Amino acid sequence: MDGFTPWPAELEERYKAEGYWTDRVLGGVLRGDPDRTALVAGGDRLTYAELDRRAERTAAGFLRLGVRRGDRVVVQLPNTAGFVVAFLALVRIGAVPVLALPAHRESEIRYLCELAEARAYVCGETDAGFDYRAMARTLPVEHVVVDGDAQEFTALADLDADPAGYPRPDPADVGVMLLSGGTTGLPKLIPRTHRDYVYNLEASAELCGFSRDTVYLVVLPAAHNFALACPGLLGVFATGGTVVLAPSGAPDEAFPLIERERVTACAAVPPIALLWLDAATWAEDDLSSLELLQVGGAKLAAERAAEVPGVLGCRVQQVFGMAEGLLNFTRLDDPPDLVERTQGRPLSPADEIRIVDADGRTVRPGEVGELLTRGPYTLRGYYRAPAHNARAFTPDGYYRTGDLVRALPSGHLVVEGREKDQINRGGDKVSAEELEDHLLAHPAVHDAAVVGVPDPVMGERTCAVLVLRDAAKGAPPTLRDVKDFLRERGLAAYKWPDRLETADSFPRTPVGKVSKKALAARLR
Ligand code: J2J
Repeated sequence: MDGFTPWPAELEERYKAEGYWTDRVLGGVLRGDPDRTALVAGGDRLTYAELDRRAERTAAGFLRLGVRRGDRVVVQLPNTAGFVVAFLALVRIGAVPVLALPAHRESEIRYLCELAEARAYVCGETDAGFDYRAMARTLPVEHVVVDGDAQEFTALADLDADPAGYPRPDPADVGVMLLSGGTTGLPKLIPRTHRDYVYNLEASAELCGFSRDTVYLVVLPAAHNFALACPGLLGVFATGGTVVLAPSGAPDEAFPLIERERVTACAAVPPIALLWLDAATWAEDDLSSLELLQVGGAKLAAERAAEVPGVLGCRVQQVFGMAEGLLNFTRLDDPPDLVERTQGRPLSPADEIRIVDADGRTVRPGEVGELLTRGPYTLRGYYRAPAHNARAFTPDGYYRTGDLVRALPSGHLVVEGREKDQINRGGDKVSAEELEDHLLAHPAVHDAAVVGVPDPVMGERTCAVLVLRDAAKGAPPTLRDVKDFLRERGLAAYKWPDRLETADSFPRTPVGKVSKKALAARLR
C-alpha cells in the first residue's frame, strides 16, 4: 500500500522466525466455541456462530457494494453490535477500517476521508442531536453505510449477501488504521498490519490471563486501541470469552451490566476509574465478579491505584499504551508497589526501548528522558506523512513517543511527563496545534496558544490563551462564543477549550517559539 512504511527485511525475518508474526489475520479472531456467547450489546446477544455468520454475510454485502481488498473505509460507530460486525466484515475481505471516534465531527471526518481516499463511510444515525447522515451527504466518498435508519443511503443490515469466495488478505497487509492522539495541525493515521495487530491482541490477552471464562466490558469507545486490542474486545474473541458493550463508563450504565453479565474484566481511563471508586461506596450493584480493572490512557495516581482492590474488589493493572504500538503493562503477579507506582513494562521481549536526553543520548539508569521505541507491533511511519515521519522517527526506526519516563531496575517505566505539544484530557488527546489553527481562524484572534492546566479528575484540562486583534479588545469573545465557533467548524467537542484567557503577548523561548512551559506556569 502506498504511504505505508514497512519494517526492514531483516527485522521481518526475525519477527517471523521468533514467532511474533504468524499467518493469522484479523478476520480470523473469532475463536470461541460456536454455541458460547461472543457478544452482548444492548438487546443483541450473539453466539460465536451467529456473530461469525453475520460478519460473513456482511463481508459479502460489502463486496457486492464494490468494496475491495485494500480499500479504506472510514468507520464511525458507537459501542454497538454494528461496530463489531462492520469491523469483522471489512477486515475479512481485506478492506481497511479507518477507525474514527463517535465524537469526531466534520473537521476530522472529512480530512480522514480525503487523506485515506476512502471508498466508503460507515456511521450511525445520530449522537446527542448531531445527525451523522447529514454530515455524510457532504463527504467525498462513493458509498455511505448507516447502522440504523439509512435514509437515502445503504443500511448496514441490508449489506447481507450469501457468502462466496473472496481473496484473503495477506498477513503483511495493512489491516486497520487507528487515529493518533496527534501533536500536529492535522490528525495522523497509524497503519497496523494484520500480523502486528494480531500479535498485539493475542500477546496482550495472554499477559492478562484472558480465557473462555473472561467476560469483558467495553466502556471506552470500541474504536480506541485500548478497548479494541489491548487485549480489548478482539483479544477476548481470540480467547473465546464474552464481550459486553456498554454505551459509556457511567456507573449507572456500567455497574448493572457488571452485575447482570458477571463481568470479569474492563479497561478504563483514570476519570472513569475515579468515578467507579466513588460510586462503588454507595451503589448497590453486585460487582463481585470483577477480577481485573485495567487503567491507562493517562496517569493514574498511586494512591488511587492502591484503593482499587479494597473498594472494587479486584486487581488493578496499569497500562501505558499508544495506538502507535508499544504497550506497557504491570503484570498480574507484580508486587503492589510496582502495580501502584509504575505504568508497567513492555509487553514483548522484542520491544526495544531507549530513554534519551535532548541530544538523543541514552540517559543514565533511572534518569528521566524521552522514550523511544521500536518493535514487532510499533509502526515505522504514519500513513502518507513523509515530512512528519522524518521528525517522528529516528534514522534507525525508533518512534519518538514524546513521553518522558524513567526506568526502574525491574524494567518498569514511570511516566514523568510529556515533551509533545499535546493535552491529555483524562485519556482524550488534544493536539495543541490543531486547536490553535482553528482558533486562529476566528476573526477576533490575532494569536493563540493552547496549554494544559492541572485538574484533579481529568489530570489536565485545556486552556486556550488568545491575543486579540485591536478591534476585538472592546468586546472579547467568551468561552461560549469560542465553543460555538469551533462547533461551527466541525471540531470534536472534546478538543474544545475548557478555559479561555487573554494575554497581550506570549512568553517566548530563546529561538522565538511560544514557551508553553512558561505560559502554563503563568496560568498557575
Ligand atoms: C501516562 N500516560 C499515558 C499512562 C497512555 C492502552 C492504554 C492507553 C492507550 C492510549 C492505548 C498512559 N500514563 N498509563 O492505546 O492501547 C499517554 C502517553 C501515550 C499516549 C498514547 C492503549 N497511557 N498515556 O492512551 O494513542 O502520552 O493510546 O504516548 O490514545 O497516551 O495515547 P493513545
